[in-house]
Amino acid sequence: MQGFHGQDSVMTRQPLTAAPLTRRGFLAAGVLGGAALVACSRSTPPAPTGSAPDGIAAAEAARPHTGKTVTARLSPGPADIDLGGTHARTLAYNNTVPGPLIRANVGDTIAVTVDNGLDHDSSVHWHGIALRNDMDGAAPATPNIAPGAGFTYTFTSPYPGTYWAHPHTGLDTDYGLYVPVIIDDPTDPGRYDAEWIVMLDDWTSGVGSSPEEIFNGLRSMGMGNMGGHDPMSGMPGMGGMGSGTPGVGAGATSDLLGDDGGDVSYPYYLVNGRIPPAATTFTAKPGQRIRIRLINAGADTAFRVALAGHRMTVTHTDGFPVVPTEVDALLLGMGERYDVIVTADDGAFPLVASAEGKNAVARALLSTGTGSAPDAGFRPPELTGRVGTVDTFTATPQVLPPTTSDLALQARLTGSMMDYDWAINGRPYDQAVPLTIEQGQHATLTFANSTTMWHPMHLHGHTCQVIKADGTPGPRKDTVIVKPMQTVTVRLVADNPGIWMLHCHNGYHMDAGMMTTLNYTG
Ligand SMILES: [Cu+2]
Repeated sequence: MQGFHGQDSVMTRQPLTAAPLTRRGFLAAGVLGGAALVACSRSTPPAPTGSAPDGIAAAEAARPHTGKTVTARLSPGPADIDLGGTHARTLAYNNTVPGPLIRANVGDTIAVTVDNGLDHDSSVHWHGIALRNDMDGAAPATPNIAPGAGFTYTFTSPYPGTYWAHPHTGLDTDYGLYVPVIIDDPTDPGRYDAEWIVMLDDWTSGVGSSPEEIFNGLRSMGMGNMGGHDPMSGMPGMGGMGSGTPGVGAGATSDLLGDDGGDVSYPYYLVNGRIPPAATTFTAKPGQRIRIRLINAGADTAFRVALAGHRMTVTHTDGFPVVPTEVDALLLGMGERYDVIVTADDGAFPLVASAEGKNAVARALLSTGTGSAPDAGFRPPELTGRVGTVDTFTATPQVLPPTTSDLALQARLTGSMMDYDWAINGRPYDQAVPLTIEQGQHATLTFANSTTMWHPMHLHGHTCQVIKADGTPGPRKDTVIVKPMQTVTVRLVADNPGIWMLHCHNGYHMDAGMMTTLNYTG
């Protein structure tokens, strides 16, 4: 590793980070300090086969345009970030974590100039936005930005919603490089009094092992060079045991995720860039209706989120409206977003994001009056109440797509923890056979998980209609959790030509090769 990554050597593990090694997982606290590094695997994208610039221009012409332009500037580079008394030498946009909010209306031209201050190629991917393919911020559709170079992403969003942006290059997803992106609908009456944007993250950069060390550790551990993992793990066909086996190994498991919470135990879990003892406080008045926009920017952690003393009414999943549904808590995989409305009570209330299956919490505070919040490790009872998952919600009727299908696409999720060879349809990204679709087709896309890990699967450039196991419509999503041995089917309409990434949003699974493309061929 060259440049800044090489400075990631001071490890100041704090007492509160004593999270155990997850069963077959990896502790992000420098335990591999003496381990030999194996070569990084950097995937080579397959050759473009159907980028169709005319089609991209036509799709852009069909999007709404207000004539207004919103500009922003992002400067990815080395940064010294205060996580709340603990400083991390890391990578960030504009020296802040999260980076600056980007906000525009539907149809506005969004022009974001990126000056790459990193020592390696970067990009900015506009997660969830059904934008023009050549501004997606993922190669090969958009070229990466070389060190010292600049690029201006110029696009419009056809839909309002809660989105976010991050690089689509290597392991940069596990640094501080992320910003919230909010697209407003000016005709939306907005029945709320205050808005709270909440970004969740798992954190190691600058305080524990670097993401590169973690990845190399997972690869070498997978090859049997490190003890502590269950030799039966990752065996295809073993998923039947996946209903959580507390007490096995040193780590916790998650019933909601089907077994292991993730591959990595992090030193810290953050809400809006802060550790629990130094949590940020959102101030409102009692009785106000607060719209909370929850975004999971983590690399290997699902969060179960609850606001102490409150129920949450879920209104949107991945930007799209759902039939309003009350829950006590919500499960978010990496890349997922949920919007909720709460009616604020009087007092001080922790918003707690429990790292699912990892025995640790992140948090922020809601303050509407007097009173003090409980200690930093407090877990509100709401966390074990009614927990909303993808199966809980249904898109509102006006966003349901057509129910016919003339194409069946299959993405089998393959690989094992033992070999750390995560792939789609048995092929890592550098050997991927793209899925293909034609403009105008209505497709079903089936994710069939044949592994013993859960995977948050993300498709660029489209939103999908989840079909529940009983055949009824679920929510609209661009990122959906697929549990071990589970099959999840979604519908999509081919209305946005280009070459679109389809991948697991676990940063380590993705870098190992769990990624392919959906290519428009006509
Ligand atoms: Cu995965």
